[in-house]
This record gives sequence, structure tokens and C-alpha cells, in this order.
Amino acid sequence: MAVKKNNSQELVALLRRMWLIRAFEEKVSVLYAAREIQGLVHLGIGQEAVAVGACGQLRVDDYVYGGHRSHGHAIAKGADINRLMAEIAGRATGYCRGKGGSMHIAAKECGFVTATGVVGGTMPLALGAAFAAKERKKGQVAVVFFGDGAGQAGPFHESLNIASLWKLPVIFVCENNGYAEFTPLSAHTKIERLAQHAKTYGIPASTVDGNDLLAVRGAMSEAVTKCRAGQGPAFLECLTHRLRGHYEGDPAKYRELSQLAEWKKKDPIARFTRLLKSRKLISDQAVESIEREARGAVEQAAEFSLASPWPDAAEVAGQVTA
Ligand SMILES: Cc1ncc(C[n+]2csc(CCOP(=O)(O)OP(=O)(O)O)c2C)c(N)n1
Ligand SMILES: [Mg+2]
Repeated sequence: MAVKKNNSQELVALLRRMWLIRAFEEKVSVLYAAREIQGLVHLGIGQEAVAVGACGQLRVDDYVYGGHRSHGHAIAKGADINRLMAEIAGRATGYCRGKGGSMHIAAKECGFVTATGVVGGTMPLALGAAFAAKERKKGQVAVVFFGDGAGQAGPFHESLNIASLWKLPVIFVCENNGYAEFTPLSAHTKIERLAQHAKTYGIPASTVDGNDLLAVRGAMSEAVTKCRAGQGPAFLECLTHRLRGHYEGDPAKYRELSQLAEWKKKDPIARFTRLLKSRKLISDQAVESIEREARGAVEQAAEFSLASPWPDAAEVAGQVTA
């Protein structure tokens, strides 16, 4: 895909955002190993180009929904990393006052509406946001991120059907990382490309290399333009791979080391850095300072989180509406 010279700053900002996500999740991994973070944690290390490529095409007032592996989606949409880290660490200063944790992030001010550990669970919710957006007529869109495993869930099919039927402004972004927990795609479906399902429901779909930031960005730009113009839903399948286990602590014995090594070569951050360098859009020094700044910001977020109080036990039933 051609890179216009006049948007070099924007491209560098995308690299910066990918680094922020990477540094953030690497710190989460360290804190998790040190038992500063409780519960299950799923990292999207290696999948940053999908989050950043897709969310980079959105407005603040567009809605984003995630799932169990969504720290990166929230950061890409503009979530504050202090409040995000505090939430993951279960502290009262977190986005959900420490009650949601890693899998239940909601950063309302930037349009990251919610996430859930229920696979496919936010797909129908995104439809609701898209329905409201359609009624409001301000050109907003709703985006929902989910994995290949969600393709076998009922809400996936129900959501695609209704979105198509009602021509809703929703973009389905599938992160096809080839695994659902420890099960390879070939063992959980005969459908190799999730985009095939979208076509069945009459939704325009494309499959792109999810580790190529510009490929994701280009496909998302097209989808968002059509969606805002009232042409109905779109489906974007991004082929990618998580470089960590399914959850932190997963020994990932179901995956060949050679497969992991192959995917490491396709690391989206290293790849995009090479591209920017080859086009002389960034210097080695600038790349180093981007990484340093990201790690610095994340250290501060960790310090803020660990110095924050735990939620008050008396608040346990607060903010929960029946
Ligand atoms: C409705 C439901 N069924 C099963 C599970 C258990 N589960 C948690 S993650 C996961 C796999 C999800 O795979 P995928 O959608 O590909 O996302 P990935 O983990 O690869 O990002 C499963 C089956 C769940 N959380 N919710
Ligand atoms: Mg998967």
C-alpha cells in the first residue's frame, strides 16, 4: 500500500501507539508473574497492528467493544493507561473501580464501551450501539473485536444476520489468530476464513494480513467510509498470531516452537518500523525514544496502580444495576 509523504507524522503516531500497547502488556506480564495482578490475563502481544490499524480510523464518538484479549483495543481507542493498569490490578482508581479486571474494561470517555470474557458476548451489544447510531444520524459507527473462536458461537451468527438485515453501521473485526484457547482453527471449524461467514449473510468482507498495519488500516478505512455513508455493516478478518500463551502462565505446548519463531519474524512492530525506516520516515534514534517513552509511561502507570487503594469492601454491590 502506498504511503503518502504528508502523513508521516500520523504513521509515526501509529508506531508509538503500538509500542505503548506492547510495553503495557509486557509490564502486565511482569506484574502478573509477581502476583501483583490476580485472575486470568490474556495478552495480545503480536496482534497490536489489528487494534491500532482499526482504531486509528475511528472518531472518539465511535463505539468499540472488545473481549477477553482487549487491553490493546482499549489503548488503541484512547484509554488512559493509568486507569487501565489500575483496573487490571484490581484497584479503586481503575476504570471500573477495580471490579472488572482485565476482561471487563470500560473506558466510556474514549468510546471503548465494554469488553467481556464471554466469547462472542459483545457482538450483540455492538449491534445495539450501531442501531442507536443509525437513529442518531451523526455518522457514528460501532466496531466489535472478536477472535476466530467466536465464529462458532451463536451470537456471532445472530449478530451478522441482524446487522445485515437492518443495515446497521457496525464493523466486525475478527482477529483470526489460528487458535481458540489450545485448539487450532482446523479442529474447531471447517471454515478456514471467517470472512466466508460474512459473505453468507450478505456482508461485504475482506481478509487481510493482520500483522501488516497498513493493510489493516487500508481495509478498515474502506469499511468505515462505507459504513458511515449508510451502506450497512462490514466484516474485516485479520490473520495474526498471539506471541504469548492463551493466558499468562499457559505453557502453550500445543504450539510448535517453529511456528512461534515464524510468527516472531512477522512481529507487527518490527515490521512497521522497518517500513518506516526504509521510507526514511523515522531515524534509529527516534525509534529508540518511542520505545523508551512507552516504557516510561507504563512504569508510571504501574507505580500509580500499585500505590492506589483496593476497593472498599462496603462498595461491593455498588454500580451494579439489575
Ligand atoms: C461463551 C464462552 N464459551 C467458552 C469460553 C471459554 N473460552 C475462553 S477464551 C476461549 C477461546 C476464544 O478464542 P478466540 O475467540 O479465537 O479468541 P483468542 O483467545 O484467540 O483471542 C474460550 C473457548 C468462554 N469464555 N465463553
Ligand atoms: Mg483465536
